[in-house]
Amino acid sequence: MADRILTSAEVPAYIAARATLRELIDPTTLTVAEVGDGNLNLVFVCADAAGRRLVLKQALPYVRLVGPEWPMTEQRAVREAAALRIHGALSEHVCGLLDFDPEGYVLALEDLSDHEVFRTRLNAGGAHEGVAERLAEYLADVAFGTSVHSLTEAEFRTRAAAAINPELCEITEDLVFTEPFLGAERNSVRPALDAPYAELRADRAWSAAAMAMKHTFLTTQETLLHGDLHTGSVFVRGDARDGDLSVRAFDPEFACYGPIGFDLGMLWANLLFAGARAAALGEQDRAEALFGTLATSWDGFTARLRGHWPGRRAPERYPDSYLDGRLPAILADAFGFAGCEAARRTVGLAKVSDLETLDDDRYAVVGAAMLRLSRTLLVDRATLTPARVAEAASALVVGGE
Ligand code: SR1
Ligand code: MG
Repeated sequence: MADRILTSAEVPAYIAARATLRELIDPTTLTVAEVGDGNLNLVFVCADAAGRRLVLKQALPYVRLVGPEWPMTEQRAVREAAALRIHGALSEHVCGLLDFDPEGYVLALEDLSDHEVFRTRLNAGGAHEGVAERLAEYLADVAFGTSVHSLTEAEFRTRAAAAINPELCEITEDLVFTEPFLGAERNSVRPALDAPYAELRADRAWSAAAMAMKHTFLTTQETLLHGDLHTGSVFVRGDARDGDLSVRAFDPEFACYGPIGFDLGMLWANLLFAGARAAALGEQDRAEALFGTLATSWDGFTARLRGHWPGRRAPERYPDSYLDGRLPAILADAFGFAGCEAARRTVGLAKVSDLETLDDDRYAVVGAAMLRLSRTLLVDRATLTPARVAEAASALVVGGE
């Protein structure tokens, strides 16, 4: 366990005692604000009198969302630091890691206070153009760069073993793959969704498909995943239409080796929530555009991966036809994972503000739509296309105002 759980008042002394941090910011003129609003950690934004800034993030020994009665390993900070380093070396769309204290489980991160959380922007109706596509580039760069197609087999296995993250993966296995489908005390279902949820719970094809996705998540080691790439794990600044968009993924504490389609699927489900919200608010064009990001990000992902492909190791063992054959399977996985995320963010423990902040009537429309979309994504995953998902999403929510 860390020697101490930091408070805002203790942060200056903590920084003063750590040489790397003293170089980056003046502890004697520091202002500190604790801004953590996620489910797990403490987050301190620090600024000195000269305007230098950084963020400290400390893993608590428990799940903040629930409290000390749900203990959680602080080793997740070690996995997060490693993922930030590895992903940051492969992509510009990753929050910078400035320092890591493995005894205190404290990460020092680039300050992105001039950015905003993508979900917050989406909920406020702000610009989304280009964000999903940049994230798809990030995922393709990581999918290639941490895979056996760019690492030796020995390095690949060593990296996969080093990234093992059983405690956090268990949260994902329980919350994303098991509880929404098989039932759990931690679920909460508003009365407005009782009927559509009961219909799904009786549908064995839906829950069997989710269990198949859980099995894929547990048994596939292809790439170093972010592990929790929802729209609340992405900072954005600026607007692609003005040429000044900045996109940075953060918070990869759920990182582990897993199936390539997982991060794409998590992201897509959250974009579908944002689109469904827009539709319910009567913003049909915006909804269609958000639904359309599944296609544009998939195209961007495949183009980027194909761009890396000529540089693969051992091309004689992996001909071009190998990638052609893998992509449809990655796409089907991504839809399946999106189906799990769509359900769990509607009825599971950890929900999304896109849905939760709607008024009751709109909540009922969007919640039911996301549950039905979950079924389509899971059960039909092998035959879907991004365009068909967009059509299905539109049919479920457009006109739902
Ligand atoms: C107890 S943690 C709940 C959720 O928050 C994280 O961001 C992950 O999405 C996790 O499933
Ligand atoms: Mg998080």
